[in-house]
Amino acid sequence: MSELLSQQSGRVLTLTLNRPQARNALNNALLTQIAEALEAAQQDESIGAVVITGNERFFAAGADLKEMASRDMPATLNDPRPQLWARIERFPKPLMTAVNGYALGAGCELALLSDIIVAGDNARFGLPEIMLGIMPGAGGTQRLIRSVGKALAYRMVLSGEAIDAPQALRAGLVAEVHPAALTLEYAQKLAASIARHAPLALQAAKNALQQAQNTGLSQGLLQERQLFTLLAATEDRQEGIAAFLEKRPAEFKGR
Ligand code: CO8
Repeated sequence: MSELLSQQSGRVLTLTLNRPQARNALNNALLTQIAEALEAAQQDESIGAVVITGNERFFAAGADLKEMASRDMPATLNDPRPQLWARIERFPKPLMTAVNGYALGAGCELALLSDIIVAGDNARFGLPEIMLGIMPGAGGTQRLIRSVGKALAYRMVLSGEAIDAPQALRAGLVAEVHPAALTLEYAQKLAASIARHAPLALQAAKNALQQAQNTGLSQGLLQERQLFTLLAATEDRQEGIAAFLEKRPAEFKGR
């Protein structure tokens, strides 16, 4: 069976990590499949949002340590993983993660890279790399500190200790917490309601939010203004406003 299951319902594509024997560890093959699935979803107009999930007990236990064990410094320098992460990061549509159980190391980094994390009450987020004599290498230090702030980010990265779902909610790492059996359902419902909006407006809004994470305030404000202005040229903008004024649901076309 494939290590990445794919299922579309309405405008929502759900990708399920399926390497239970390795606790969904993200080896290069699985990361490649995720990148390819997202690139296909980007081209597919019938898909408005994507949810990546694991199973009820674990989301992903990190990079594949069996694969990493044999890599020395030259091999790490030529590692294809940074390119794979960059391909995942370039996905322009809303990308959510539904996290139950462990999201450790690269599993936590995949959740951090997603736009919205919906967590189960059994979720645990951690960057345990320090315990292995290494450090996070797929955006963990940079994204975690922007998400949860200095105190908790330093604590998590330097101690390697994981936090639980209530703590992740308090810290603003996750958007919602639900009973584990319902996590995916709630994530899919949220994804479906997001995917109903105008596709170009969603992409522009995501792009502007990414600028806020990646650049300073003045550059971000400039980008926001440019994206806002570009949307004025879309048919969906006319439709959205006309529908409101005519008291009817909007019919967006992605143009
Ligand atoms: N990689 C490979 N195999 C794994 C991993 C992993 N990360 N985690 C678990 N497995 C395997 C185990 O080796 C075991 O295999 P086997 O049956 O062949 O012995 C099987 O999964 C089951 O493991 P456990 O018996 O330990 O399962 P439990 O359910 O008891 O525990 C845990 C689950 C808590 C998730 C535990 O397995 C664990 O702590 N795993 C390691 C977590 C970890 O340290 N993750 C960080 C990895 S490092 C990383 O992600 C760095 C990213 C840097 C990226 C840089 C890119 C450029």
